[in-house]
Amino acid sequence: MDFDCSLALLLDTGEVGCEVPFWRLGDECYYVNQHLPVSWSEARHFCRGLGSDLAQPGVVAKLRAALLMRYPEDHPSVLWVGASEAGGNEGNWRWVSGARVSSEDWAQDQPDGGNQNCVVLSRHEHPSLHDSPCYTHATFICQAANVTATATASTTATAATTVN
Ligand SMILES: [Ca+2]
Repeated sequence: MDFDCSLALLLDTGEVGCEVPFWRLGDECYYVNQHLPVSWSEARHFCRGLGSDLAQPGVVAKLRAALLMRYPEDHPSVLWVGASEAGGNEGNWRWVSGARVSSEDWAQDQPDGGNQNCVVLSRHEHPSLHDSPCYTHATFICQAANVTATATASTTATAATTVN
C-alpha cells in the first residue's frame, strides 16, 4: 500500500470510536443535523433517539472551530446545544450534564432575554453562545458518549501498523 492510500486510511480511522452518524473531535463524538429546524425540546428528543443528547462540549470554541471546518457553507448560522436555564431559574445556566455554563462562553451582550431560556451556538461569533426562546426552530448538534480508552488505543495501534 503506498503512502497516499495509508493517509486516506488514517483519515478514515480518525472517526473510529464514534458510531455513524457521529464524527469525532478529540475524544468527543458529534452529529450535526442541518436539515431539521425544531424547538430545543424536540432537538433533545431527536438526539436521545440516537442514543445521545444535545451537545455539551468540553470546549465550546473547539466545537465551533470544527463546525466552521466541517460545514464551511454559511447555513445554518445558529444551532441548539445542550444548555438551558435549569429548573426555570433565571440565570441558572446549565449544560444538560449539570455543569455550569462558563460566563466566558457567552457571545457579546448575551444572555439578554427573560424568556430566552435555551442556548444556541452562533457559528459566526466567538465567544459563541446565545440564549434564545426554547420554542424557536433551529437545527442542532448532538453529542454521543466520549470515545472509550479502548477505541483510542485501537486507533493508535492501527495507525502505527499502517504507517510502518
Ligand atoms: Ca439572546
